[in-house]
Formats: sequence, structure tokens, C-alpha cells
Amino acid sequence: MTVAAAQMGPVPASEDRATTVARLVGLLDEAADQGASLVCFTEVALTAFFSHWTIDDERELDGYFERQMPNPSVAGLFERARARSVAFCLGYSELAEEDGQRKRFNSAVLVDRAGQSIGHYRKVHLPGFHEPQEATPFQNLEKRYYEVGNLGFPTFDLDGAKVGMLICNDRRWPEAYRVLGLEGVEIVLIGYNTPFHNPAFPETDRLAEFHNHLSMQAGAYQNATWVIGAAKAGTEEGVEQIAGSCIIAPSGEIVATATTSGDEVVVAEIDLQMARDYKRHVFDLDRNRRVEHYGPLTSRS
Ligand code: ING
Repeated sequence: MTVAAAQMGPVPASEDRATTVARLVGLLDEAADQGASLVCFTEVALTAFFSHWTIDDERELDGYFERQMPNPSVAGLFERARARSVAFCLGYSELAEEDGQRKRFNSAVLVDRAGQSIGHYRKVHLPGFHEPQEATPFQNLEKRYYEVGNLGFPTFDLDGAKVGMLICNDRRWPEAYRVLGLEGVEIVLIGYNTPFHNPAFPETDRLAEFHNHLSMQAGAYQNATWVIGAAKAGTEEGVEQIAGSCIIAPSGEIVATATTSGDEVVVAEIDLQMARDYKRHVFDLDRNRRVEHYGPLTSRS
């Protein structure tokens, strides 16, 4: 099948949803024109990555969240996808009502080629802090604005492929891929908003792009799966974010990558059989894993 990573340039805090959704529709059209039947959009694709600054007013914060998915502001994207018969994954900030409580998640939805939502994921690994940090050029307040996802790491059947979703920091954690790998995942869709600069550990800034690809290439190879990574790139509200959107094979090889830090579609034809071959001939998890020795992985943090 032909798949695409739909990289976005910055989404200014001042940009209205209609403008942003029009950008997403344009990227979907461009991917469909190149034969793609699955498009991976980025994390928090509908707004600026507001976790990079302090918001004290709850109503202002609510403005960055979606109460339903789909909803009128994104209907155009769902309709266009159905018209072009293209499935997609979309990252967004979710304001849910659960057990009579408002809960906020950094979420992603998987939509099939008929425009129906068939998958839902809520980011588990929230980096950063709950309290604003002193003397840093920007914040990461995901622990302040979002709760830890409560849907686990599910997989979904899409056009004969087993598909899973991760979000940003999740891609740095081998456990996240492995749960999907145990389900036989064949395509992992990952959106990310990643600054070049880590205020707490600036020595690693020069490696931001290397660590991005390293994490996803390792996840792909070690779980014999295709990985599609889609960035929100460029300088958004003063924060310079890496690009590097890419499509990675179960061999760990990057088969296609972005060459800009703006809105860009990265397309590749992938063969699911390659994932099945790596599962069978390299890892064969059922035959080779020794779970009797892995206890600490789930009993110690
Ligand atoms: N952003 C970053 C990411 O994991 C980060 C945060 C950057 C953590 C670099 C550690 C090192 O790509 C999000 N949104 O998770």
C-alpha cells in the first residue's frame, strides 16, 4: 500500500481552525494525488503546541481542545478523506467527559477510508512537568494540561493491515512499541512536536534529530513493523521544532524523509509482507521471547 507522513510547519496560536483544517485537507489531497491510501498527521495537529507555555485561564485552555471527534471544525477533513478514499490518523487535544468528570488527553484518532473513526489512542508517556519551570525559554507542561492515557496501546485492522498509534514521547519508550509488537502490529503511526532545545539538558540539542530517527528506527526493527513519523516542524510560537518526518521499514531503514521544515507530504509504497517476514524469520516473538525473565519490566518504574 502507499502511505504518507503529512508534516506540518508551525501552527501559530492566532491561526483559526478553519485555516489549519484547510492546510490538512491540502496535505491529504497531495498525498491522495500520489496514490496514498493512508495519511499520518502530526501530534496536536489542529493547534499550536500550547504545552510550551503557561495558561492559567481554563477557558483559554479549553479553546485548544476538541469536545467531540469528528466535530464541525474538522468535518471538512473527514469529508475530503472519504471523497478521496483515504484513511488517516489525526493528533488532537481531547476534552472528554468520563464518570461525570472533565478529562483532558493528548489523543489521536484513526479514520478509515469511508470516513469512519475506527481507532482511538491517548498518549501514555507525558514528558515535561506539572509546574512551570524557572528560567527556561519555553515550558513543557503536558503533565499539567493532560492526563496519562487510559486506553493502553491498542491496534486496529485497517485495509488488511494491523495499525497502531503512538504520540511523540511514546516513541522513545521501547515498551510502547513492544505492546503493539505483541499484537502483531504492521504499521505504527506517530505524530510528534519536538523542540531542538531541551532546556534541562542542552548538551543533547545537537542530537535531537538523531535521537528522533534512532528511536523510531529501533522501534520499527525490534518489532518488525513499518513506522510513519509526522512532525509539527519549524519555529512555532518561538520554539524551534525538528522536522525529519519519515517512513521507516521493518528493517529499520528510512525509505523516505522530509526535506523541509514546513507543510510537506512524504510518500512511500510499503509492503506489509516485509513486516511479516521480519516477524517470522528474525524475531518470532512467541518462540523466542523469555517472559520468565522480564518481570522487572512491569514491576519496577
Ligand atoms: N515532545 C518531546 C518528545 O518526546 C522531549 C519532549 C524532547 C523529551 C526531547 C525528551 C527529549 O519528542 C513531546 N511532545 O513529547
